[in-house]
Amino acid sequence: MKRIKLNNTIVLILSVCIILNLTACGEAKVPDTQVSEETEDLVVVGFSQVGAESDWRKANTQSMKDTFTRENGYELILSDAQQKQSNQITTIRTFIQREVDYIVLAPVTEDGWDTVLSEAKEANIPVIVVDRQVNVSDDSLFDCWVGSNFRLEGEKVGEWLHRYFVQNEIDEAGVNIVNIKGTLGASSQIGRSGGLSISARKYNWNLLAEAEGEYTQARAREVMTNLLNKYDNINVVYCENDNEAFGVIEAIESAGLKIGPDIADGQIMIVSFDGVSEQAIELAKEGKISCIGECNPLHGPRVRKIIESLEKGVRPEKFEYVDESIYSSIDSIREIQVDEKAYPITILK
Ligand code: GZL
Repeated sequence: MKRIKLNNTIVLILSVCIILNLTACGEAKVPDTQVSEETEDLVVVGFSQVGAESDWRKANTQSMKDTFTRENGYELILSDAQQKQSNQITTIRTFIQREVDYIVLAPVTEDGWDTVLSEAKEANIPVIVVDRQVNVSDDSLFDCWVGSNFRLEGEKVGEWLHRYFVQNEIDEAGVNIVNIKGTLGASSQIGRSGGLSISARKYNWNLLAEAEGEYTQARAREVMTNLLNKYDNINVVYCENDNEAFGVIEAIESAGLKIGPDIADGQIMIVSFDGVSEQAIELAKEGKISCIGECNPLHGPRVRKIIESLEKGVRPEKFEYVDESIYSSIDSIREIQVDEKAYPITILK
């Protein structure tokens, strides 16, 4: 189904159907946007989305829906994979059969895409990868990628922790950290866990334990409860997204323990990633989440810009990284450095 052309005949048939439907059942609502009289030439975008596991994901989906509208000249076909790669592969094959103009893929994990992306290439359908990355044998299997530098996100939060420990004269060698990982094999998990490992090695922290929180509140609450049953010396919980942090907070408070940055006084410090929901920002303002590494979900306009370039025959940069901040209500740390580059902290009041 290449470009959708709606000419007068189709408009007439559609209008008759709508009237019949209205007459038949009485309560059907005539769609707000009447099909325009003149011919429409819509760019058909098939979007394979990971799922709806987190606030970040929902904001990302909304950004795509808000961008790829008929008013903007697009027909968006959105598919939610329920966090299963097999569903994404099936969806991409459906997009190929329907001959969409572009395939946008938000891959749940990095590996396992060569075959289906080869089929898209065979069908001459451009593929834009968004958010997490794909690990393919041949970079020509996708046209562009736009997303976050997840390793940098992890290193920035790591440097923030180091700065905090130094400022508060905390012996870093004695700091026990547990990592609640995101979906294993996702670029965001690989990058954030990698950033933590780099900081832990550099500053001699003790990575006491790790568990997979799957980026969800429910799973994070479960694994954090198990960790609290096993360890009585956890100082910091490194959550790989805010929804995990919500579950970790529930687990710690259910155990009757205290959450906050004063680890010398026995509080358990929480750091996290995304900074998308008001709930997360409020918890950061309250000091329950000490630091949030921003992860920007608003990729709709960025993907549209790539498509508009490709429509004009202009090849955009293969990889486009999004600039991101760090949020904290602890105003004694105003900036951190990673690889000699300074990153200001957004202080939450
Ligand atoms: C990051 C994205 C991650 C978010 C989580 O770009 O892939 O997946 O950090 C989401 O909230 O589930």
